[in-house]
Amino acid sequence: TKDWNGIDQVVLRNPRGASVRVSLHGGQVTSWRNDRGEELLFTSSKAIFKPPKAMRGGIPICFPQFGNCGSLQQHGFARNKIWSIDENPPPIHPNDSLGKSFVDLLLKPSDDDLKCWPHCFEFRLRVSLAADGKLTLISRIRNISGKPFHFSFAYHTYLSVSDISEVRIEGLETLDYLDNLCQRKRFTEQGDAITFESEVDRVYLSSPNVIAVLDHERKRTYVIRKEGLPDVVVWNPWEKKAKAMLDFGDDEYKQMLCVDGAIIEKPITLKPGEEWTGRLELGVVPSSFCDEG
Ligand code: TA6
Repeated sequence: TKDWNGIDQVVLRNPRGASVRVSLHGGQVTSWRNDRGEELLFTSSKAIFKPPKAMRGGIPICFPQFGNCGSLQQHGFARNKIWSIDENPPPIHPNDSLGKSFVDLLLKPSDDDLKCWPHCFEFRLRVSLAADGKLTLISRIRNISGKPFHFSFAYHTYLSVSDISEVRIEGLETLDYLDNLCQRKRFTEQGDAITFESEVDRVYLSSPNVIAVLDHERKRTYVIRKEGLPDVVVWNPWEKKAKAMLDFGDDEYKQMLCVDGAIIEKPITLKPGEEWTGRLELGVVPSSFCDEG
């Protein structure tokens, strides 16, 4: 199908009726629905569909730079480029396709890209939807230039939640984090689940590979499993920042939370011919909340 600008979008479906949409613009997952057709990712009602800017929501790919800690535009250029369908991807681990519907996308730098980031790479992204509705993104980035390069990376994942003040994250307790709201200074998280009462913009470091995001009101838990992605970005703009963003509704901060599998603190260095893989799996399970006393 075509997306907002007549750019191709691939729709994946599974036998139970779950679906995923991926736009060739940015290799961006723009929708992930369960078998009841409920949208699990947040997309702003004010999203601006105007390439090359990434649409506000879904899962923009931040590469080769996360944030603005470097010479490139915020979050790098991968999310602003047109990707192609990769007709003959190199073999991938069999259980990454068994019983799944998937699409393989490819991004290679244009001459323009090489002007702002002079490193030749092949970025292969496999997006797959499993029979049980889990969404998996596998990024394989290979250095095909003659010299090493380094990069940081994030799956900028906008989760849809019912009410941010009823959401908590389990799995990041006691970790160190860099706080974007305090000049990226390092702090240590306290010992219980993270809850939200104001703007949060943090990079949790050396995190476990399974993180749970509990949405109390909808009695559902997002289970995030990751490999090759040691850091987790947690972002909610809250009211003031939300009002300042053109492509974000004033009150929409209440219905979203970014929890991004990432590699930021220690960027990856690839030697010529080397390849890095970053794998993210998103699932949703009903959570019977035992209300804490
Ligand atoms: O998630 C962390 C962050 O860097 C925030 O500081 C905020 O800028 C967010 O990403 C969104 O960035 P974007 O360029 O998509 O508006």
